Amino acid sequence: MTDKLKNIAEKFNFKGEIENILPMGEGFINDTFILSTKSNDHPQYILQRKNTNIFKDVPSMMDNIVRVTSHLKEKVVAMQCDPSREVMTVIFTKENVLTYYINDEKEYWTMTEFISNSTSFDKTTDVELIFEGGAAIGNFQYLLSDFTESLNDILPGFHNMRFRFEQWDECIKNDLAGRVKDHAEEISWVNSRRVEMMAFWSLIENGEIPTRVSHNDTKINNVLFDKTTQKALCMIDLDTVLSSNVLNDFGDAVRTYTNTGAEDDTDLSKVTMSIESFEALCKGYLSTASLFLSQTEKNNIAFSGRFIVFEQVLRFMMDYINGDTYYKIKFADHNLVRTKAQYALLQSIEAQYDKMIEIVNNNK
Ligand code: ADP
Ligand code: GN1
Ligand code: MG
Repeated sequence: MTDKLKNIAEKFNFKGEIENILPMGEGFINDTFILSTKSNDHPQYILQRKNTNIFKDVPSMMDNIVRVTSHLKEKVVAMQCDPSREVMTVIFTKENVLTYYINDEKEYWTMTEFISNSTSFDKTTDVELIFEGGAAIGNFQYLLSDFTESLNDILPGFHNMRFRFEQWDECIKNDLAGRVKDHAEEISWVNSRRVEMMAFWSLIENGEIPTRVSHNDTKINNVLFDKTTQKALCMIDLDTVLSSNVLNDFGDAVRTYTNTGAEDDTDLSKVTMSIESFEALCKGYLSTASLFLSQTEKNNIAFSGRFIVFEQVLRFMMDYINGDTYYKIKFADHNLVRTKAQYALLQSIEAQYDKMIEIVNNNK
């Protein structure tokens, strides 16, 4: 534990005395640490340095998180469940009572309670865990389906396909890292799906698919599970909570839960969509989301998987073309490797699309 981390942590109003602060998590965006205390009941906390390159307005982001978690807590209390374990809790600063602390280096830091006896999974093929995760996503959206206030738009255009294609066309035109000439094939993967992606996007633009509160980063390690029962507790990593459309969340779960390979697998033969995982995810999601989804939303559940995996192909390739300025990379061509692996997943989803629709129809 460095003095720097200790000094930052001490600005927050947590209980007890610091024992240590250690790095944790696999996220590509923020830097996450776990703070352990010496107190008898050993409460722990999550300390995070927010990535201000991506989250340009941390106060507005934290305002969204506090409003959403307050709403969730009221709901969870009314259901006689445990608000300290089934909703994320933000810790405010001691002085000024703010949701964030800015240090001398202009870094933005936040703190939340570490939910005790919890765990997360970076990957699983266990259909019961997948069902639980799907149900947690649907439940999060269901509990927020009557949240009528508007949230701060802290990531303008995040899942907006019209905006993504504008960014894409710009990045190809600018060719900032001189990489366009060597990647005609990968570039054609994105361009060849423009029409179908924009057709889906038109349902959002014309209001047939409504605007609701969505999480927007539903990879499985953003669901916390009870360590003992393996039942889902709640959604975490609420940085990307937005007023958007809830199908993004199902689509992102398809992307991350059903992939038999890694997001950046170099062995593309390992990358497929497991239809068993898709079925478990779909059943879990609809077990809670059926309570509020409209017919049009239900009819587009299967397509949302194609939409979000495609979007990720575009985003990884765009970052590669731009010279790797958005995602943290571990080696030189990491974003290109990620693009190829996500494209293999997209092809597998496209090949199994009829079966996906049948599964949705049997469960909606
Ligand atoms: P990132 O933005 O880097 O993905 P997360 O907020 O998802 O950061 O945190 C990274 C990991 O830390 C999670 O996958 C989870 O294992 C753990 N974690 C985060 N918040 C909590 C919490 N409140 N309680 C328990 N574990 C947590
Ligand atoms: C980022 O924060 P993290 O690593 O869970 C990204 C997601 C991408 C994901 C790809 C704010 O998520 O949108 O789908 O990486 N978050 C942001 O792994 O851009
Ligand atoms: Mg995360």
